[in-house]
Amino acid sequence: MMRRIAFAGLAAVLFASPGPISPVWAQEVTLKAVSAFAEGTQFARNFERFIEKVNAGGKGLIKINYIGGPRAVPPFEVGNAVRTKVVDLANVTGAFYTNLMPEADAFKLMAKPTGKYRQDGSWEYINQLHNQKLNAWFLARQFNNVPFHIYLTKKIDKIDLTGLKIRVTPIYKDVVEAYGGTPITTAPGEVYTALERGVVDGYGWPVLGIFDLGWDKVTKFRLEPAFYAADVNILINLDAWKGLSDAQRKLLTDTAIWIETADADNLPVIAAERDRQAKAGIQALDFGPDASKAFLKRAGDVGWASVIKRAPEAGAKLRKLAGN
Ligand code: 173
Repeated sequence: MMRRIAFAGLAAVLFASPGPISPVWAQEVTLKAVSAFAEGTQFARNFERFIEKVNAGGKGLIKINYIGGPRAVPPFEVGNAVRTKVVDLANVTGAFYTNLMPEADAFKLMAKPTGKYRQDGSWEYINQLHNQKLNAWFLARQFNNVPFHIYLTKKIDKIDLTGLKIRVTPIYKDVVEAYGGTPITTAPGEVYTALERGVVDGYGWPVLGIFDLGWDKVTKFRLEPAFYAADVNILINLDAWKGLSDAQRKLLTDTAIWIETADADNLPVIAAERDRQAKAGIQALDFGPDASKAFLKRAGDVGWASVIKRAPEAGAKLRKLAGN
């Protein structure tokens, strides 16, 4: 009897182990991951590349178990899911966790190439904020070249959103209000229906990605200029991070930096996307360089004012790091 139990126990260990018995097999850790953006779409794709690369290079070390997009965890709850370790790893924009970290609204106003923000103290401070407010470690900011636009179903003849209802997240709320529009907050998954039913007359979204969920079919105009810069971040729960070995952390950090630098590839992609929008019948509404300049100045002013109002100290520090 004793021997059978002992044998069963040994067999369980042997068959449950992912590979041959070696000093490393026992250390393989599984990390549960979610994305705030739908699987396979523009702002999930680089995260998915990150996962593939970690899994390919991490045999016996780390396995990321990708449980999926917003059907798994609603976008505005992803930050809290990381904080409470409902998930270990997440792909999410700061705009979706401003409830926990009002300062996160500043990331749209900070865009520096990887080589710079990792060296000038920006990454350290942003990481510190995530440690404190989100119980998370800041692995990567995946984009800094991808700006936003306001898209419309109705034509306007100057930059004025009076009388228009615009779908927003914290990214666009202050700008929409500054130009007289009525902001309506929704997750990305609700944008199509809101447009189709006329609940909104337009929406904020980056220059990339409107084809993913079919919004081109219900979009007529793209307001110029592009403004701010999208931040989509890879976060890992801080307890999960602390539980990793140096080799596991190195693999995640190296892969994070690799995916950050991949953002340089987006410049030609952005140019192609504007053409694709034009071919889909989406007309750019450009009111000239003076109007654009005034818009960008105002977008920056209202953006920073709003961050600094909600988080005076951190907001001021982030603005200094941003250098704008
Ligand atoms: O949902 C959004 O419009 C949003 O805030 C966002 C942020 C970064 C990338 C894509 C969308």
